[in-house]
Amino acid sequence: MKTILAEASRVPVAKQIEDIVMSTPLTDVHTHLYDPAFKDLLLWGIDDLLTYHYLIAETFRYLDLPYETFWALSKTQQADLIWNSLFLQHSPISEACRGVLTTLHALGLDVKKRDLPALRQWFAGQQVETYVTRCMELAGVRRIYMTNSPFDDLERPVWEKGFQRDDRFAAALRIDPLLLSWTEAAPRLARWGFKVDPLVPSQETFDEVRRFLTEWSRRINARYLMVSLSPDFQFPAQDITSQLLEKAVLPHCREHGLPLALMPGVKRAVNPRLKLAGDGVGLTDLAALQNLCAGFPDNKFAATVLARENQHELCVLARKFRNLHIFGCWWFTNVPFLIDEMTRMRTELLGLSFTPQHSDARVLDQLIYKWQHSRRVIAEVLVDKYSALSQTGWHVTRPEIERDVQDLFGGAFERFCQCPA
Ligand code: RAT
Ligand code: ZN
Repeated sequence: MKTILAEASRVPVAKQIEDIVMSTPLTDVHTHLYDPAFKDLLLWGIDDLLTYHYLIAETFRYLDLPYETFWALSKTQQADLIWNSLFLQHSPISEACRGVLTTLHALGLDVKKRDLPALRQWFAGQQVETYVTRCMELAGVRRIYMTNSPFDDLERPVWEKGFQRDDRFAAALRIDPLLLSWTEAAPRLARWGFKVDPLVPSQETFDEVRRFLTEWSRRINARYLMVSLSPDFQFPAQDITSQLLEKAVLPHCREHGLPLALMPGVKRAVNPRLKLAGDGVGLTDLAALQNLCAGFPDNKFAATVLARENQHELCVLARKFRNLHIFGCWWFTNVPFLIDEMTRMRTELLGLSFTPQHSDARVLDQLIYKWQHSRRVIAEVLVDKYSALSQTGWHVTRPEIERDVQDLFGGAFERFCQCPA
């Protein structure tokens, strides 16, 4: 806050900019949260906050416990261990640790007591229905995009059975298993009644994959499709991923006007003993993304990349291709230092035609800290940018700032999803 106030002296409207950025209701374009109808799949509360996989990775830096021993513990015991090692034995200054405290503080809880049982007691008194609203209000989030996978055995039956949708939760169709593990995905598609040949995919196979995508896009009312990709993703290539993309996924997206969100740069399971916390990062050859944008001008692509070293090239690509919308500071880049760098670079190269952040929240309450932290950094960047404008004699009005911030906080993304390519 201090930095922002110091900046405030730079332009008369700095305080106004800060207020607008801190309070504009936003759309969170990528999370791992669920409509409350999914019951236990929607994670929330102190033990889920503490056992977030970002914190598990950090805890193992201090523990000499065998991995198996940790995984054999109950969630509460794991949370105790994490609290003890990351909050009590060391000061919780990492971004993910600070986030837990920001969240608790915003909820009105006294963090300085360091009293985990008392915190648990408070959470035990919450009802999920009202708590969802409370967290969304505190975070200023009005719409949450979920990550929805028909390949998830816990999630799929809920969709198949049907339920009353909460219209604050929008769906995104996640297709990693289809594109990245075809040999396992194909037999599943076959069991679900789609005539696919796992070994020699013919035109019929691709048509059936399209039928599968259509069925699920309709069932969940998907606003976009999404896949994460390894750093060595190539396109075009002589592999099944490339063929599925070209012959099934991209035609499906064109037919239904849906963007395909690509997330390159993740090296899955570099340390499998860490489970979900064991993924790493690598530099991607973004020629693949360039080839997609250039080769399929009637398709819309959204992208976020994991490697810091890829961020500049991604911005340049977005300058070349209007069918590319870049979003978010993903995962290991979701730290203030890199959000600041990336947001400055993006505004300088793209103006306001991008979406600076998504939360990637896996636990409902994380919305509060992820957005509070990011909003502060984005506010600082905008104060600097409007300040530089005012030195030319161009002064922005309040409605202009509000318009710009609404665009950054989901407006531009939603327009991109709706517009023709
Ligand atoms: O940020 C995360 O929580 C990661 O585990 C991933 O889920 C990543 O965001 C993804 O969507 O693959
Ligand atoms: Zn994610």
